[in-house]
Amino acid sequence: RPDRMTWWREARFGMFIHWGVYAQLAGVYNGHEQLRGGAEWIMNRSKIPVAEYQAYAKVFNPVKFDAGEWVRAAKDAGMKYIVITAKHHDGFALFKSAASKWNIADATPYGKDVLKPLAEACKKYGVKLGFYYSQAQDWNNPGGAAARKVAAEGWLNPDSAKIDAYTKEHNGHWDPVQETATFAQYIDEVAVPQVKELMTNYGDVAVLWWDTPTNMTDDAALKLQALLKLQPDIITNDRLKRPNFPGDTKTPEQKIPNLSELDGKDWETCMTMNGTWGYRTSDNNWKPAETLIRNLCDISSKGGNYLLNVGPKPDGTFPQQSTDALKAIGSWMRVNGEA
Ligand code: JFZ
Repeated sequence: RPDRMTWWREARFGMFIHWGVYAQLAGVYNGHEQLRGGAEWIMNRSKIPVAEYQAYAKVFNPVKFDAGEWVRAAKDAGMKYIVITAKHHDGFALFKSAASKWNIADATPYGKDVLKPLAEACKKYGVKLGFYYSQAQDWNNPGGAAARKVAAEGWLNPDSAKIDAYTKEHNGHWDPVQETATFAQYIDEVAVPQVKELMTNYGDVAVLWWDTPTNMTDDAALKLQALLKLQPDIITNDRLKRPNFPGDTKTPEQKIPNLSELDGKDWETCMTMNGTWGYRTSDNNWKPAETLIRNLCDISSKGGNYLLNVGPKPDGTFPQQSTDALKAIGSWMRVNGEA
């Protein structure tokens, strides 16, 4: 039986996908542009009340979503795996879940699980599928953690000083509903059952990509880690809980390490094509394809993997600039890459 890391070490190139209800807002809340941070953070940045944010799901209807198209776009670019936000910090699940109604099948007019067709397309085209799961931060399911980010900008919320004072008193939360359960209850009633669903209902899962371990306890980390036994060959990153849950891979973010920083541990640089993970209408700061190709060369020459992000639009299609960049990388790969 080959080493569980073999495919990953040879892969070199993967697609990160950040998609959820935040794509519907696309960086704008009530006519105000979000000032800092990725557009996937808009609920926290703009301190959007839970009920108000959940109303955006009622118009989230990605009728142009085509799993085969996404997977072919990745494969044609030379990518060997996909890691998609099964659930990001806004707690919105891209899959049908019995643990929370705050999911694409139950909370949107679209009404369907998108991970199912994605898993099928990945299998069909021979691309590995991994799930990003925000295990600690969850701004919609009660009890989930909320990293302290101040409203700061002021102009966005006329009473931002009041909101900041509130979040300081309430562990980063800004809506009383968020604190109607404990973190331990959230872990037992939402995170654990959802990760179990992900480990059970989608066939082979290649990667579990944890993120931002805000408020994580050893108890919670152990419960989540235990579920990985359901997928014996799964590869995990180092963000479940630091420092005693190191996982298999390091995740330098938006940066390519120097040779002197490498310590022999497997690593993967994740990077955006523009300046945001989630789709944002106003972000036109696209890196030229040449830069993306150079990054891939730089990373693979140092033994790492490049996890390059796409933030799909609310209609389910990729931004044109991402599609164009993927095509340009694919052309280069067919001439210079390894088959
Ligand atoms: C996290 C998320 O908050 C963000 O929305 C996105 O999903 C990204 C891939 O991961 O952001 C981080 C996490 C870790 C670091 C920086 C941003 N870090 O370790 O420097």
